[in-house]
Amino acid sequence: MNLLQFLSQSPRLSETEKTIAEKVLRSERISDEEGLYLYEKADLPFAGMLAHHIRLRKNGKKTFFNRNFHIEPTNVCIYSCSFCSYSRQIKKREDGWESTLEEMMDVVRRYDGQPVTEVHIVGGVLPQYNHQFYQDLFRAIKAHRPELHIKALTPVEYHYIFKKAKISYREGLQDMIAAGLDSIPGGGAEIFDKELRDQIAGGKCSAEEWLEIHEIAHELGLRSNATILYGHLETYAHRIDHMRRLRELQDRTGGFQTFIPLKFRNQNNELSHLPEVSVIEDLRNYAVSRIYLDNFDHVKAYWPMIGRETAQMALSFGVDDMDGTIDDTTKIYTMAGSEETHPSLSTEQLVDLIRSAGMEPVERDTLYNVVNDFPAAASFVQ
Ligand code: V47
Ligand code: SF4
Repeated sequence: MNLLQFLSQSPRLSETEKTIAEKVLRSERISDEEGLYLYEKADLPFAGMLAHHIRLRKNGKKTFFNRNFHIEPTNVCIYSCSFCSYSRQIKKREDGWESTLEEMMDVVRRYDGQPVTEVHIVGGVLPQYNHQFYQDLFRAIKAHRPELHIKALTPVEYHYIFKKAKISYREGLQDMIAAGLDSIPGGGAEIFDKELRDQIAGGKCSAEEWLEIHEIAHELGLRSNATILYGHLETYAHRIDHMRRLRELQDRTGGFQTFIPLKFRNQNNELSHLPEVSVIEDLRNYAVSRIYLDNFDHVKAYWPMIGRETAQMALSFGVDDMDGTIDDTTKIYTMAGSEETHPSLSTEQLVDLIRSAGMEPVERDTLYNVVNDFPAAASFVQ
């Protein structure tokens, strides 16, 4: 009998806890009410143990990372989400940046000869970054470095761009794929509840539109990620509602790769009066996500946002992915108050971080093909 089996029969557990433990042991799905119970009433070690069991069953001790860099075309944005520390409104555009295609290609060229496998492109929404602009950018990147995986733009941008171009989501995405788009990152999901979404991210694509764009992308053969922004004004019921909609879409398409909980950071934004949630809350949230989203293969701790130490701890609370080396190319979390002021880790540092948490580092590409699995005694070239 392993510890979890023992636990599932312990008289110390409530009936609900026993039911949840038994379901996890049998690889069954938990209900919304059980998810809510884990958030509201379960002890953290109990939730953590169940999440770790699922993580080990799905991925063993493997902990994935990739070698990537970011391009953030602009931080000027027509929207003004109240949690966003990064964007500047059009009337204050002189305080922000608006990169040209050539400037973005300079960033791509900086990585010539380096073994990066992915460029992650995301930024503010502005009229000049339109349907044609992004096709031209993707084509230019592929012409320069055909094997570089382009993970780019969220439904927030796509909804705006395709509406302006008066084309359907499907046509628009087909054009982007033809130009070189390889996958879609998880951003822009924020929180799906309509009332709260209107309050903190008013005007940008709705939850339904976000989900529809991912569904079409999956039908067209693209893989994508999903995020949740947590730790602001939402309740636990809002988090469960958000994950239920993702779980339902995943049942239909199977196109999501990774779930990425993003902790609200409170510096320099309109919600700065809100305190940030504790590390305990972060770990609980990772654990409940891992248990609830039974049809997602991976849960990612995005270390530039959460800090490398919490990310390390999260590896025992359901997380099996740490994103990438990033190389100080994203400003989103630096501007929002993350302790990672210049997020950059060498491959060696990431490998050490993962090993010292007792896990096994695996370098992956964006689609989770193994690039290097760093066997225990092997040396590696950075
Ligand atoms: O959608 C913005 C979030 C997201 C704040 O798919 C904030 O691999 C916390 O989605 N506090 C963009 N979060 C980043 C993103 C992402 C990151 C890493 C990997 C992947 C992936 C996707 O950043 C936005 C928003 O939810 N965000 N401001 C803030 N103050
Ligand atoms: Fe613009 Fe995205 Fe910031 Fe919202 S979160 S203001 S859409 S850059």
